[in-house]
Amino acid sequence: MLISPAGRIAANDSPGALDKAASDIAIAILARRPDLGEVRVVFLVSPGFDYVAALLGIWRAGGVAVPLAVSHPPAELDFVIRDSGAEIVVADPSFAGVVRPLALSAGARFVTTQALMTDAGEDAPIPSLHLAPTRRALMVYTSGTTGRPKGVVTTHGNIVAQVSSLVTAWEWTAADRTLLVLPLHHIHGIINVLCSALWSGAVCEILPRFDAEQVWDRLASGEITVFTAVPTMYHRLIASWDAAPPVVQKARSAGARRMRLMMSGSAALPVHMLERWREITGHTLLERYGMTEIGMALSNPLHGERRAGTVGTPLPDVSVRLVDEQGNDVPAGTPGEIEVQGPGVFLEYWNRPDETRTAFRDGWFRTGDVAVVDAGAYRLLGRMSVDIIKTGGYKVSALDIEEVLRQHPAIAECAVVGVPDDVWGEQVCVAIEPAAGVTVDIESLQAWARPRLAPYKIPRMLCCVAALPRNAMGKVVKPDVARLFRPA
Ligand code: MLC
Ligand code: AMP
Repeated sequence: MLISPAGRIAANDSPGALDKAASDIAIAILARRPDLGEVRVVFLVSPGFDYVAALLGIWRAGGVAVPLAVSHPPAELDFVIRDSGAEIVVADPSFAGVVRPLALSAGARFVTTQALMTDAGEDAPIPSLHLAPTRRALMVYTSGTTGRPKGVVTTHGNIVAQVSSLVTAWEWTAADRTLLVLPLHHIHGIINVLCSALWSGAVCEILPRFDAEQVWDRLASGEITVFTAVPTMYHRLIASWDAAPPVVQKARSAGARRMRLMMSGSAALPVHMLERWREITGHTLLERYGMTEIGMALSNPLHGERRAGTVGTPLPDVSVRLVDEQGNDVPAGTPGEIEVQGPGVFLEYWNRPDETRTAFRDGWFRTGDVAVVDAGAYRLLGRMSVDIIKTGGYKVSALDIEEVLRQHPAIAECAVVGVPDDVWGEQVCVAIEPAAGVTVDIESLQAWARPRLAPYKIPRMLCCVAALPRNAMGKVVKPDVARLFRPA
């Protein structure tokens, strides 16, 4: 990315430390080549200083950075390493045992962050590549309506556009200090927090994983200025505040009140949560809407009224329209699919030209989300596909999960659905037609799924049926499947 790492990572605050570590990694990863020339460098590094050094180092060396999820089991990691055609795989030493064999069996070079940071050598030239904005920079895996996850490729130019838009709209400056608690294999954490902080010269404090007590400790300090999270995290923060003694509650609220901006996104923020958060902290959460393929598109205002249940208006340099099934603009007040255009919109799905083509209509990216404009602000109404589930802010594909579950010997057929849930937004649930003469229960299914699926894709409820609800064409009717999980 055409990024000056002006920002700092709080764990290693000394000026120039990040710059030096990123250069060392770039030098070592290049291994005397002049430019990695967009080879995919997959990396599995815990959120923290080393993650950021790896990301910037890969960019400086001219590679495409492909982050892996620290929570994923080997089968999911293996899928990304192979699908991306990784040439180099980088991991924390603590993950080497799991990742090295996967990398080697996929024919990639494996190296630890520790080795990269010590191998640079004093005499090696510091890379000074000119990275054209059209060059591929990042590939984030996302679930879609077609089976296994897809690599969303964004260029350096796309990332600069996404970040600049947010820095302008939310007025990031070098005086900011943010607390990063989101996973770093998705754009909420990578773009909205990490890159926005680095770009604006702010300080980014990183927690290795979300922990409500630790988050409150930092918010209570009064040192943090900007914070963003998914609704499930706000649910946990509210529960933690409610459970704290009054003196602690007071300190937490006072620290939070000193902040300048608190945001929510990646999933719908329930109005009662927004209201409760306002009572506790005095902040009306700024809710915004985005997607891996486009960065952020819509946002409530930094200054001015933030309306509960809406996601505001288009961000700087983002064009948004609502269209009907034929792609015609819908009249005011009529629901339509959100389509987006702008310099932040991704380049392609990796190695999937057909899916890239069908994702666009007349140069507009089709989000699959439905909204209506309500008194000037966009209000999200849902998704066009029943097979996309949002759980804890993670997007998962029902089809992807079904494909894996069908390999279970006791499952003859299955249908995965998202069931509304106060904490998670939606819960992943599965209805099963068991194979003849066998039974399956949720605990054993979860144990079987754990090494095969990311934790947030594992079904939380199971319903065994003699026959799945189907229509006259024999197609499973997902809304009827979802009804199986509603309390009677
Ligand atoms: C975990 N658990 C779940 C679950 N995930 N239960 C139901 N549904 C889920 N999705 C269970 C675990 O099995 C465990 O149960 C218990 O919850 C606690 O697990 P945990 O390990 O503590 O959960 P945790 O890892 O803390 O996960 C919660 C979370 C996480 C909120 C921190 O979901 C998260 O990081 N979400 C953010 C995702 C994100 O960044 N999305 C952005 C995508 S980009 P037990 O029984 O074992 O105790 C995007 C674009 C945009 O969307 O607009 O931003
Ligand atoms: P992802 O593909 O993981 O980037 O998730 C993007 C999807 O998250 C969008 O297509 C929306 O469905 C959903 N999303 C993002 N922000 C919001 C929001 N504020 N409210 C409701 N859904 C959201």
